[in-house]
Amino acid sequence: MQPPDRITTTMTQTRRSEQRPGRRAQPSEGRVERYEPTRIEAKWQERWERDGLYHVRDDDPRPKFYFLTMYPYPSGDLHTGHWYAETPADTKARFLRMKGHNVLFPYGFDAFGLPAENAAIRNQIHPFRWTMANIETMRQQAKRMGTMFDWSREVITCLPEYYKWNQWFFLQMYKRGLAYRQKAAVDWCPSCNTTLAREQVWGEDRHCERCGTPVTKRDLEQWFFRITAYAEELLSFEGLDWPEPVKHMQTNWIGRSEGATIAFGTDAGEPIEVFTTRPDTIYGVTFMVLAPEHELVEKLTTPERRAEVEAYVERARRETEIERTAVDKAKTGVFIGSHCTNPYSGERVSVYVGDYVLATYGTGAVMGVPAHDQRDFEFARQYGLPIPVVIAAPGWDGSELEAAYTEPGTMVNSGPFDGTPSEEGKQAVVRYGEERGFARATVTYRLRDWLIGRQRYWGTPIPIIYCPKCGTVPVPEEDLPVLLPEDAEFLPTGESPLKFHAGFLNVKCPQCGEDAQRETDTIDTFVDSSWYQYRYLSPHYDEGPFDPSKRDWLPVHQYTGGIEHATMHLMYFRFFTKAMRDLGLVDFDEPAIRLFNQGLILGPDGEKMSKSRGNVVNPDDYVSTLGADTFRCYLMFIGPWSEGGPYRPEGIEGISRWLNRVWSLALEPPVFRSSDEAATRELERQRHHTIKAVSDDLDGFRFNTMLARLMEYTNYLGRVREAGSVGRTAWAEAVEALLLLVAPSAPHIAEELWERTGRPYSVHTQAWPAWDEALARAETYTLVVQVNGKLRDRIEVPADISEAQARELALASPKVRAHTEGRAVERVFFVPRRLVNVVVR
Ligand code: ANZ
Ligand code: ZN
Repeated sequence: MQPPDRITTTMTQTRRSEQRPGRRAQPSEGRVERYEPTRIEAKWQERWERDGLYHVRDDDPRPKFYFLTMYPYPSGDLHTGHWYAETPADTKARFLRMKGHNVLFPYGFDAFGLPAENAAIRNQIHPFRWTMANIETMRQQAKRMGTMFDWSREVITCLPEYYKWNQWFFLQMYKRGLAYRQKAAVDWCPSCNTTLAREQVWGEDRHCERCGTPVTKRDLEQWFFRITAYAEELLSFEGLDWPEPVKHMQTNWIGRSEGATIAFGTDAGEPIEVFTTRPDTIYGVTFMVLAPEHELVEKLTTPERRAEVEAYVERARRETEIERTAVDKAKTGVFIGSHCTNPYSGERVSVYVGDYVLATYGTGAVMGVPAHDQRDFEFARQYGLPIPVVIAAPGWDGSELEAAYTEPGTMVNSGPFDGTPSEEGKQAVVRYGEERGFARATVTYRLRDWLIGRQRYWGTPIPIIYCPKCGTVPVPEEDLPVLLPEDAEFLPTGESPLKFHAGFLNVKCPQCGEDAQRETDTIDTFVDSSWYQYRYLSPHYDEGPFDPSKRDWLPVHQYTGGIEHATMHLMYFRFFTKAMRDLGLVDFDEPAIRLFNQGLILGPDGEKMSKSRGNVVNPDDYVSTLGADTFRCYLMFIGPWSEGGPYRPEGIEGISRWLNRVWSLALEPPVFRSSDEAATRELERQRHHTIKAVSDDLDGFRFNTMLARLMEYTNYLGRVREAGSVGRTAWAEAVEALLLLVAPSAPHIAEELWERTGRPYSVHTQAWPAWDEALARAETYTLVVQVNGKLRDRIEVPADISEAQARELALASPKVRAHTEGRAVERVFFVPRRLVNVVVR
């Protein structure tokens, strides 16, 4: 890529050379207006809006392409992060449109959520007013980006016309057993006064995603969506062109484990069930550990052990999951006084309660096999329990272990299974237990059901009524939406304002007509974003979540957004489409075929932009000086879109100079002298070559190299203009191609120049320029390589190879190296288009 100063140099040279007799002394002044981005940008934005240039028609005959970019939360300010996510996506969407697709590129606002409610408590402003005012601001800001969003399809999730369908989905899920209510120990943020989903608890220290406060636990009746019903299906990414890291994170998040559930008999009658991935180690069990929350702890604790056990359980419950399972933490436990029986060996082992066993995984009980599990090994050491080896490592001499042996081996001291290879033994042991009724093969997932209830006001009310007679009664579909009352009081009580709103709370039971009460929990906002792509098709449709006659837009062809959504949003998004398929609403399995994750734009100091750090780059400052086109291109030029990176204020000037140069090239043609055939042919070749390269880069989301190529092309055109030895038509075609290629990235300047060069409105409805493969191919020649004047190699090189590249290639040639090895290279001569001569001593 060209450093910006080179661009200026060539530009000055061009100007100077144009000062010749027959032309005005200063051709660029007076004859051509200066490039004034702010003026032309406002003008075109207005015109496009007036014309409905980006209004998408469902009946447009061109092939449909649904391009979805993640919608923002209406915080009130569209910042550089939004620009970074949205303007490259817009560039790609515009490119697809010019390539002949009917592209749907919608935008909207993820408008429910905590910040609005916190603002309401702080500033006594209603969340609705706060949110809608923010949306108004951000919509105006978004329009200044020059994107081709179809605003007629805007979706705002806090409007009843939207959230009605959240409620409708809830009812459908409820009917099918996919929504259920259960008492659960939930993560609770004492500062936000709300339950948190697992994904909203962050970091080793388990703090609240939103406010950073350490999270505690509470037992509450909670509504869940049964996402685990789709655990297995969610593990398959067949037919999806999604980034590997996302697939990997989702796979880990689902966390599939194959193993067995084995029942150990107890004196209390009720057996203890364990989940194990190592049934082959069953004869090595020397103790049993229950999670502190396990319901059998209470029943199996003997009176003389009770005080100690209760104290231990109390302590454990105050610890976080991370603390409890930390690898370096001492594995502690307390004997509860009871024993259980290994159904395979008949051995009786002691039952402990121990905090390294989690209540929420498997069955909440672990069979302790100290010889083959490191945690169990440490536990046994601590409490002086035996550590019998039951899986022999190859060549094991019968000696005691220094650490758990966790690799495969041969089963020993294992009754009827002695001599069986352990991998085979896994199945053999399960089969044996299945035949006798105390074991079964089991698949376990780490994935938990999705806790969707929030004890907050600013969300979708859950459409459920509790009747003293009829119990839990779903709101009849014809009574939807259950509206959020507008006159709720926002007090920092920790309870939802809905709980204190008599008008909302008290209803008649839809079944028996008696006095009943509404559910006051609202729905997690991740539900809103799980299906918003369907709503864009028909945002005001009132007979269903979307108009089925618009189905042929689906599924989304291209989705773009940040990788931070890999496990929450993107998993729920997939779950919803699968559930919708099972409801008969769609006939495909996945919401979006292709996904691209852009990186994060950082402040100039390389840190995440934040007000407190003072490293926030405000887009509006640039838009009102250098223009949106410059800011768009600069963001794309920073580096690969997938990687993000720090904002470098120096770089933006170079982009601005480049666009100025595009301006001048389009409006100031060369002084055509005698046209040289070779030069004209080369101009055509460069044009085709650039069209192809830019198209390839746009296909692959390589916006930075795409712009570097456009800059090279611009520089080249500058040199051609200076020489003035090409034909008029070739020049006109070259400039036309430049404008078309620039249009997706810098839509305003392209439109302006398109008009000023007398072409019909609009550049954005033009077809993407075609290229000729043969012409696009770079010309090559055979470079002769000599060492001390003797021919040593011939290398095929591109015609425009630089001296530095030619030297490098020559010196790297094995044939040349055979003659330069161990000798000092004194000089390297380069004769363009012919040879390199390496002089050695
Ligand atoms: C006996 C055993 C022997 C185990 C052995 C491992 C090795 P993954 O692979 O992550 O699914 N486990 C089961 N439930 C648990 C719980 N609630 N809390 C803590 N640990 C639990 O892990 C499965 C293994 O983790 C299970 O297999 C069990 O220990 C333990 F040589 O059973 B294993
Ligand atoms: Zn009733």
